[in-house]
Amino acid sequence: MDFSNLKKFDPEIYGYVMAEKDREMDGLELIPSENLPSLAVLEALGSYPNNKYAEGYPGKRYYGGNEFIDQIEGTAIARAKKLFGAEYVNVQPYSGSPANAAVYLALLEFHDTLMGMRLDMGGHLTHGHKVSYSGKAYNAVQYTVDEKTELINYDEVRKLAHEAKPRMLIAGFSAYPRALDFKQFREIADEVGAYAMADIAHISGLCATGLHPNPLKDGFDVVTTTTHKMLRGPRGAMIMAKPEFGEKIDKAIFPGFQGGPHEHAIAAMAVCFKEALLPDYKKYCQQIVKNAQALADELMKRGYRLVTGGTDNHLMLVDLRSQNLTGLEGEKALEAVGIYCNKNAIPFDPRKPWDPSGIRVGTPVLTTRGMKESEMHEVGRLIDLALKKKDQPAEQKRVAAEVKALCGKFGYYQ
Ligand code: DSN
Repeated sequence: MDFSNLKKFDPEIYGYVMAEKDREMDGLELIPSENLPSLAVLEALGSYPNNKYAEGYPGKRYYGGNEFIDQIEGTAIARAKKLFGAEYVNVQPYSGSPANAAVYLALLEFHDTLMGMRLDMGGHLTHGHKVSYSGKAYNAVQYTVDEKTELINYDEVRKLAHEAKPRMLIAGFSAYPRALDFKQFREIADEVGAYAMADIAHISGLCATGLHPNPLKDGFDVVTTTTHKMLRGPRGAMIMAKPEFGEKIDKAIFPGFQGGPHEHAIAAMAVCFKEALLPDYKKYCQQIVKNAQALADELMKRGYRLVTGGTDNHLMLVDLRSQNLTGLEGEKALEAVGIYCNKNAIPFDPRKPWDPSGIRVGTPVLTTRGMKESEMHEVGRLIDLALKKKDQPAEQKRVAAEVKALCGKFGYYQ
């Protein structure tokens, strides 16, 4: 990409932007919700549609001059429909949290009961946590995972749903390493007369490519996803739904909740959907899962306990208690050598969210960079070494050099 104007006018910000690129290239990025979009996506994102106001929808805007913007948004919608087999798509949500808020605004009344997975069990803030609008504007009921297996217990979800009678049942997570049984969620929602909503932000690519059940195919009413995680697109989100909910959702996004759509992000979404429709994208998603399993195996072989004993998807939760480390200590020790993850609660965590017992790691970024199973074993070794040697500066330096050398073999942005 050409940064000559930025470099000339604002060397300070240019310097930070380049330093961030170097950090991304020199480090092992294991945060499972991040990814590296292609330069084609970034070029669309950093371009002229940024300049346009386009409140409304294709063919029906509140501003003139939207001929090409309509084409961009129409193309993004058509590609998203094809990718997920969706009948209705709205690509305007600014990100995942606004997308979820708009769904609630569209389909619920304030103070209606919604039911989602508890954040500290692997759920998401916007699925009813008390500090989020979703737990303040609605009566949130939260399901947990099973204490012993750490898996969703569908009988327990069913029991709670029958007691609480939610108007909406949410399936989705930010830290659950196993497949979701959307059919069971749909059945439970039917039994209690609830809408079935899925938030597939973390596993969107797996759902689109048939590597994980697709909630739209299992009869869900509404499905949200961000576009910057496994889809390798711009920061943004979309809502897919049964066509009968389209008008309500469109109105909830605009004028209900948002103003002008970010058409530069929508242009970049269209590009990432085109990429995801190529046969190579399925291979990429398969490799993400294979890589996660290889990394999980390596960590378990080295004595780490993984929540649920492994992974079916792109992420794993590592319980650091047996290493006598907290999640915060683990995150910091890894950061010090250029390995990036995030501290994360494990189910029934005795510790507090700012310093929980675990870390969350995932493989989308390293897979984008072309790493395969053999590198994952190497990454597992480096994680182990970094944690074990965290109080030995000379050893840490050596691990950091190994991390950088490994990354050097898998360049992405030049
Ligand atoms: N912040 C995202 C994640 O890291 O999973 C979810 O919104």
